Amino acid sequence: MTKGNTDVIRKISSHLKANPKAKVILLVGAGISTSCGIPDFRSPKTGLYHNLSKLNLPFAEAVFDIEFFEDNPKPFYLLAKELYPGNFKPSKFHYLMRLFQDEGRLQRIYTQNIDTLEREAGTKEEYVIEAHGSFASNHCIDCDKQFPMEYFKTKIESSLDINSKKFEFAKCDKCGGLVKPNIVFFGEDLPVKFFETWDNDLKWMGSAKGSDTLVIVAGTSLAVYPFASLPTEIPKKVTRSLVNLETVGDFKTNPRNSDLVYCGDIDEAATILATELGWENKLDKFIEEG
Ligand code: CNA
Repeated sequence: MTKGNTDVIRKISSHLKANPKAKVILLVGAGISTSCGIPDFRSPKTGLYHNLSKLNLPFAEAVFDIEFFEDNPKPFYLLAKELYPGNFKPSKFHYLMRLFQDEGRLQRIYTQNIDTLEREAGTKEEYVIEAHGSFASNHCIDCDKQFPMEYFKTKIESSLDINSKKFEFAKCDKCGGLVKPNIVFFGEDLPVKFFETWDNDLKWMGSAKGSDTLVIVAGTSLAVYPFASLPTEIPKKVTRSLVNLETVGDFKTNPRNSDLVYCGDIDEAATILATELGWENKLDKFIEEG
């Protein structure tokens, strides 16, 4: 486990204690779920892209490429089977985000993850923006007809092996097109709700006192756009923090004097922050009951 600079987490905690009205906006990615057993994309040796060689893809991102999926949905099915919600439990960091909600300190969570662990940890829908969608519903890639979660789920849970000749991919009952979960592939638009909510939160940050907000960017390489540009749009009066194994994105290319950067393990940071805020017993209880 990589230990970061504890002073940075203390500064985050001090900000929240000194400003009891302050609320947190979290911008998160795959690194908050690696301790749950879900590999991220880009970590060397353990990331999904490193492990995709068995799927014989022309390039790693092809598994989430809409044009590739149209020709060959099998690699996505294999991956979806592995990542499907229900197979994993939330991490300490997911429960810390839930605690921000319970303690009235959460403005929003913007997640790039498709594992739905924010909801699993008990964070209410109104607080969570799944920027890259989720497995919660499906649509036909040809006529856009919407289908419930079960439509794709039953295929994934089918006793038939995906390699079997009898296996049938989920198809639209109207036009016969392929049905896929509403997770955003490369080449697809992000949900309208993502843009609308971010615009509103930006307005809120712009109108509130700088000290009434804190942004925590966590567990993301900030490599996928447009999500990666969000930290650049945060008003200068608002403190940005990064909790990640490495310094990434705008924190690296355009650092601000006020940035708080913790380079270390996400759950370690969650433990320190919960302790500093006096929430450690509540966090432990969630983990025990989870
Ligand atoms: P990424 O590009 O794989 O980056 C992950 C980042 O997290 C890296 O910078 C790592 O250093 C960091 N990291 C990994 N483990 C830890 C840890 N324990 N503590 C602190 N930092 C850690 O993933 P991004 O989310 O930035 O990329 C966006 C993609 C990934 C989105 O489109 C997602 O849909 C996609 N994805 C999601 C999941 C999921 O739902 N859990 C899993 C894999 C990929």
